[in-house]
This record gives sequence, C-alpha cells and structure tokens, in this order.
Amino acid sequence: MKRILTYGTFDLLHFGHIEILRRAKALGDYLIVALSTDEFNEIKNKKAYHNFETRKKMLEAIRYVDLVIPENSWDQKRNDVLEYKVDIVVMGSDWEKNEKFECLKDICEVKYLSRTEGISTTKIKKDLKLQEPINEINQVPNN
Ligand code: C2G
Repeated sequence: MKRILTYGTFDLLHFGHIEILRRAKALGDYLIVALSTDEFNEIKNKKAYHNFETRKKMLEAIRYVDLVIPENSWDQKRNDVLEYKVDIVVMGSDWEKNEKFECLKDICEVKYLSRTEGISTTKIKKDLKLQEPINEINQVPNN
C-alpha cells in the first residue's frame, strides 16, 4: 500500500488542483492532503476565499483524496511523513528543489509534477476582476 502526501491551500478549487491530485494518486494507493489552515495561510501571506472547513469538504469530495489533515506550519512535514508512513511526497513543479521538500529525501521519495498551465487561483480572481471581497456565501460555519 503506497502512501502519497501532498500540501496546499487548494482555494477556489480548479482544474490544476484536480490534475495534481489525480496524478499524485496515480503514483500509489492512498492520498493524504495536508491542507493549509486559515492561520497558516496568514503565515504564507495567502488570503483564501474559502475558509479551512469549506476547502476541506471540497477536497474530501474528490475521488482521488483519501484523507485531509491540517497543515499548520512549515516544519510539520517530517512528522507527517513519519506519522502517516508516507512513501512519496508530491508537489507541483513550482516547489521543485525547494529545501522545504528536498530535506525529506532521507525518509521518503519527493516528486515534483509539472503544473497545469493557464490556471491558478490568482488568475481566476484577476479574470473575475474581484476588486472587493464579497460576503462569503455558502460557507461552512467555523464552529
Ligand atoms: N498546482 C498545479 N497547477 C496549477 C496550480 C496549482 O499543479 N495550475 C499545484 C501546486 O503546485 C501545488 C498544489 O497544486 O502543489 C496546491 O496549490 P496551492 O494551493 O497554490 O499550494 P501552495 O499555496 O503552493 O501551498 O507547504 C506547502 C504549501 O502549503 C503549498
């Protein structure tokens, strides 16, 4: 049973996210997604449109995803790999050779998959010309 782990914010879920999840799952049997919490997104300087609970539920609805865990900090990865007995950590190529992942190579494989061109959360926001944040609708309550 080959166990795969990937990390991300996965905001405004789009085809690029689906593609990396599909391809990551194809490398093994069980895919764990460590999803950035709202607090960690602040550290990453990312303002997600959907809150953690909503982003988590959207990921859990994807056939390729077997488990969603919270990503609270940059330095939890080593523990995640050991705790969940991960064989391969998979990230998009924008993370290629990043020390945050390269440093895991002594305890698991690390694979970078090419990003899906032409789509990103930032591009969606720009294309929709979202100048002002609008009231969050259909949000899962934080409690
Ligand atoms: N991605 C992709 N193609 C795109 C957009 C994103 O393959 N067109 C991939 C990214 O490379 C990443 C994953 O989808 O592997 C999630 O993207 P983000 O939510 O933007 O992730 P990021 O903010 O880079 O968070 O500790 C690591 C961070 O949590 C990664």
